[in-house]
Amino acid sequence: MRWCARCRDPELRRRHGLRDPLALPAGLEAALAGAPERTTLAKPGGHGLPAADATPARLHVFDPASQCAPTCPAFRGVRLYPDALARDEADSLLEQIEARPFTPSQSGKLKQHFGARFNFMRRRMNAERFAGLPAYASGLEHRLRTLVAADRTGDPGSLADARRALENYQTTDVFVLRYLEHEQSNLDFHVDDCFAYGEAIVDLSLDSDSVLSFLGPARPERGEPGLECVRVPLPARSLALVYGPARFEWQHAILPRDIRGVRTSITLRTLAETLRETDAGRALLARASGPAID
Ligand SMILES: O=C(O)CCC(=O)C(=O)O
Repeated sequence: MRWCARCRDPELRRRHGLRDPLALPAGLEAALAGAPERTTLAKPGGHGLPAADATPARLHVFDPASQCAPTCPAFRGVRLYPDALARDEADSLLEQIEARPFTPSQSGKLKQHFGARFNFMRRRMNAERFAGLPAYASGLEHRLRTLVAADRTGDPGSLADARRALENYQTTDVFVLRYLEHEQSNLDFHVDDCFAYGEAIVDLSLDSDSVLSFLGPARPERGEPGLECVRVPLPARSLALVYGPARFEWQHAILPRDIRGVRTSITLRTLAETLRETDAGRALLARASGPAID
């Protein structure tokens, strides 16, 4: 169901026996229609969200000055730190990334991955080939912790939740993703796997601006049709922390319309708590906090 610029052609998909490309819920397409359109999507569905409901989604914009989306108080669980890295720090990080090979990934992206491999369907972890994390991972974790410790912004309850989520955090997984505008690279709506990963997710945007779109939760019990979509701007050199409701109750995506040129991101995650208590989990934590691989 996934797609990029190379496999959008319906005839090519038919020849290779591919399903129709995954599309945004109709209501989100309708809400985004006013913005410059880069991709038109063929067929709604596949997100577990009410695709057939074409009521335009309510669009909200996250504001880092108040660490919330002012028009959507239900959206909680993102802290965004623009200018978290200086330009020379970002350049040096990109150099370290370029020194390693990328491999092709889903939906027109390229990736570098450091961590255990998971079979999400079978709920299995395999850390045999995990040799350790790149040297830059601990510096990024430290920078994020410093920013959160100094943060006095927004709702104190939500800030306390962010700090609590970080108490249980130790980076065990580093995912570098590269998005290319000409490939229409994208990340479809999903919730990060909860069997594999713990609460706090750390996301660094390196070389270009983008937007992290959050979708949900539909609240038909309140008689509100349609969806809420919170657009979190991700400027180059910003760090974002995702936790609480934004982590567990909202789906997130990078839409192809939000990639200009080349975009590289680094996502840091931690092992889920239940896995930490297993022998394999303990070994993984030890390797992740051991010597870096470079
Ligand atoms: O590329 C990004 O900035 C976001 C990555 C992400 O959220 C994910 O892989 O789940």
